[in-house]
Amino acid sequence: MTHPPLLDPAVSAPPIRPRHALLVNPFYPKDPNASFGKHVLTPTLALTSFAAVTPGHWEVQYWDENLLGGRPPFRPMPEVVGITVHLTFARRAFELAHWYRRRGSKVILGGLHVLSCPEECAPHADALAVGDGVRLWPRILADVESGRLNSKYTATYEIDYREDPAPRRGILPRQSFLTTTSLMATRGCHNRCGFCYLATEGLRMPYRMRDPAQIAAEFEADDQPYGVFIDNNLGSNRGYLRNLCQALRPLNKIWSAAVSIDVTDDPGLIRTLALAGCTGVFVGFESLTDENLAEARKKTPQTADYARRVRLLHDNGIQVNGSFVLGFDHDRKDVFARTAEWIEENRLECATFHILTPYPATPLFRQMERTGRLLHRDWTRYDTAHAVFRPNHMSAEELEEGYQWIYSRLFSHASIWRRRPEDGQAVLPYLAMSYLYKRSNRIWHLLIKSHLVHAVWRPLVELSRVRHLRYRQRLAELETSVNKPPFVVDRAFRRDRM
Ligand code: B12
Ligand code: SF4
Repeated sequence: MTHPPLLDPAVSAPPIRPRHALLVNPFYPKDPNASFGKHVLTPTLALTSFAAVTPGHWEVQYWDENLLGGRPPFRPMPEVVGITVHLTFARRAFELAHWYRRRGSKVILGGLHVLSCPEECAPHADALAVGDGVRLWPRILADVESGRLNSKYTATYEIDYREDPAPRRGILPRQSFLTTTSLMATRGCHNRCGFCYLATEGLRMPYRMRDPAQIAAEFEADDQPYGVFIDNNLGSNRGYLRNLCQALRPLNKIWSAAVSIDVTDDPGLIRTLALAGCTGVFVGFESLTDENLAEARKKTPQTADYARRVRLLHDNGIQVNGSFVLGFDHDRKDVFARTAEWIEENRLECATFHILTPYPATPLFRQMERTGRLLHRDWTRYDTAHAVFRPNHMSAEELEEGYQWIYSRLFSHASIWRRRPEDGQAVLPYLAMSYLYKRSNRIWHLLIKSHLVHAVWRPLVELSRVRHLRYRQRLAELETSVNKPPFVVDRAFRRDRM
């Protein structure tokens, strides 16, 4: 999980097969502090989104090096290799590009890092795709066919998102992911936090939404009990979210999504989410210090109110996976213990931690660069598990040690136990999930390598779905029969949840 597969320089390749495109998600080293499981939870949509607009006379092959099946294939030798590039795996993407270009393939690089650092990527590609690949891919292939490939193609994200076809999930190895249903209903976010990749210079991504019916149809068609919304923030437009829930409810499936905590401004909406199958939310709390959030320009409720908002989600049977950024300018050495305490007190079922990382071309990066605080530009370590800048109130080493400490504390038996749900009947499934997900990295390695992820997890997910449907039925009955404000859930009723 830490080293990419070997690319043998001596291998001679077969002749190029015309109209054959290989799409690659390059290898990145896995952080041993966190769960390996998250890497096979659900696939990125980077490649499947534009694979969907490939002309019919082209063959498409998909390869994700992180599924531990070895290096990407070269028999047949593709005419075009499309590689998605993030800063953490840019070096690997360039190695792959070099290998295929030397053997005659045309290599197209696209993705976030190409958008933020095009000059760095250009020497490694026959063509760069800067921006929305769905607009660019058919043009690129047509130009390959006519022998007139340009070195750079650019598209914005301003076109109506409803026009995009559904991602081409059929090319994914289904057995390798817990679920292949990565869904994306919206692009963009109503916030523009200074540290987020959405604040990258030159990136204009207005909040765009697909029709709820399109999303429901995609979810239905992929035939999985569980879907993961990978939107930056599914809660940016509450009217839309409500409509989306209405479309998802009849599917009787379960799903999770990233939302900002201000979604709890409307308690009725939280009930609507639960009734539509939402069993977990990924919430970017980022920090428990208001000054940090204000400086990052995140529009968010006061941190003192976070606990009440978490309770509101829990009271509707929605688990909370909190995301916390460590190393902001107002963070002192006590930030690790304080954050862990808060997570345990509020019984967050899951939490992920990120060392503050200035992504190139964001306001945070410019500010750190201006003030001479960047330690280096080794992008492989810009993975949110390393301190790449000089923190304000501690050393970079202390920040990294604190990061490791907080992960080990949250994955400890004591912490898992402290965070168990209040409701006794929900404890066993919570413990099973926690142990399997967080404390089984060796097993994950084995499952991934043997392509058993889906087979092992599907029955567990199906069980959660059935339990959730029972819970939902009671929730719906309660809504119609009892004259209570929609967000107050009877504690006795909560015993049935999960
Ligand atoms: C799914 C996901 C994951 C998955 C899968 C990751 C993978 N690479 O396999 C998991 C959970 C494993 C994961 C892990 C991590 N992730 Co992640 N992840 C995402 C997420 C939520 C969705 C990605 C996606 O599918 N986007 C939708 C597609 C359609 O958009 P896109 O990638 O931009 O692709 C479009 C264009 O760029 C272009 N395009 C892209 N590639 C190509 C290639 C070609 C040839 C062409 C023509 C076009 C093209 O066309 C596409 C259609 O428009 C994003 C946030 C987001 N909503 O985008 C974060 C995000 C990509 N992750 C991020 C990070 C930091 C990580 C981690 C490092 C975090 C951590 N510490 O754990 C890890 C490790 C992964 C790594 N080293 O990169 C950051 C990256 C920041 C940056 N500047 O690079 C993001 C943006 C989240 C954030 N808000 O900060 N992640
Ligand atoms: S709320 Fe989240 S997705 Fe939106 S800009 Fe801030 S960090 Fe990015």
